[in-house]
Amino acid sequence: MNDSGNDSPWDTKKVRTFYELPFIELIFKSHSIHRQYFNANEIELCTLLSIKTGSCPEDCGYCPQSAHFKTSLQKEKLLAIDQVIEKAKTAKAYGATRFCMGAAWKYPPKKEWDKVLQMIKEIKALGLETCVTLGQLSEIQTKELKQAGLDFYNHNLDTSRQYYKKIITTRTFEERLDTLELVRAADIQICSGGIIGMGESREDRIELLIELASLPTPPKSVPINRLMPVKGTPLGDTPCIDDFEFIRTIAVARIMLPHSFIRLSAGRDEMSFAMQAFCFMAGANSIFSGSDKLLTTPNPSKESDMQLLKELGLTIKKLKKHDQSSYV
Ligand code: SAM
Ligand code: DTB
Ligand code: SF4
Repeated sequence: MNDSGNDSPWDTKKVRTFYELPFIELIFKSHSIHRQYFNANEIELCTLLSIKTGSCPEDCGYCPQSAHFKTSLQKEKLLAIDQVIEKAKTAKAYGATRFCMGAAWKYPPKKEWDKVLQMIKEIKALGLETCVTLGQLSEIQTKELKQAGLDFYNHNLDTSRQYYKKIITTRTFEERLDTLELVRAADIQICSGGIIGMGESREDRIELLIELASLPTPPKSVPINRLMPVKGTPLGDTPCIDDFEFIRTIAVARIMLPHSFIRLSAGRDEMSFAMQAFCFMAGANSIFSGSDKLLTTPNPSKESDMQLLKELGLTIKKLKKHDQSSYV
């Protein structure tokens, strides 16, 4: 049993000591671990598409897609399969290895289910990895997603158990964990991370990382989003988190999740090349790229990302032929 009262190898005190290291020492440590498990000059490219936008019944305080808040969002029903496949083909031609689709649902509605499964099948057939984020799932749904060829399911814990209640009232942290467990049991790889800069404390960031690292199987993919404050949402006026604290969080995530791809996700559009380079140095090795939009907010253009990779001498990670669904 550790100081936090559970069986995780991580406890708050231990993780806090990483955060409190002198900055250069922390980066040296996380970068050294990064090099043990990954090619430090290689970056994974995932292309993201919002397949159903807005009118979401949940009240996540950061999200422009919640029906609870008045934002300038352009709502859209579930896209047509052909439209999605065209985007996936473009992503593949660009060099992305994974195609990720997001839908603003509490859980996937019955009437759209077959269409979503068909999208996954067709994208998988293109030779891309597939990832979807559709909200809460049932056991049968996870099995059907697996059968359709789904590689990853994105379902973020987003913040600490404590802080979660202050950000979202329409679902619980436990329900998030339940869906992650169903995903794991169906042998779909987990993509789960969080948002940094929602006004949470360092303690909350530590607790989030402990939750992620203590899952029965740590997520293979860990998106770290920097809050994009959107006007009209409760977090619309939140000041930007300090750059060094954000980089420290990436570094600590890399130390605690040595085998995971850490994705520098939302927030890159507001970051300089130097800031992104620091995040890669600290251990981030994946980005959303290939579209100048994330789901609804801006993302750097393809041209800008190619320039970034060129300036840093980074190469794009390719899929291994023998195993397109996992990296061991
Ligand atoms: N509705 C599904 C769900 O919440 O699981 C999937 C889509 S949801 C938009 C996916 C993730 O986007 C959230 O868990 C959150 O981490 C991230 N996100 C949403 N709005 C954001 C914002 N304004 N800034 C940063 N990340 C955000
Ligand atoms: C994740 O962790 N970040 C992506 C993806 N998973 C689905 C979404 C970021 C959304 C940022 C706000 C927006 O564009 O609406
Ligand atoms: Fe809905 Fe997901 Fe946005 Fe929450 S984060 S309001 S569940 S789309």
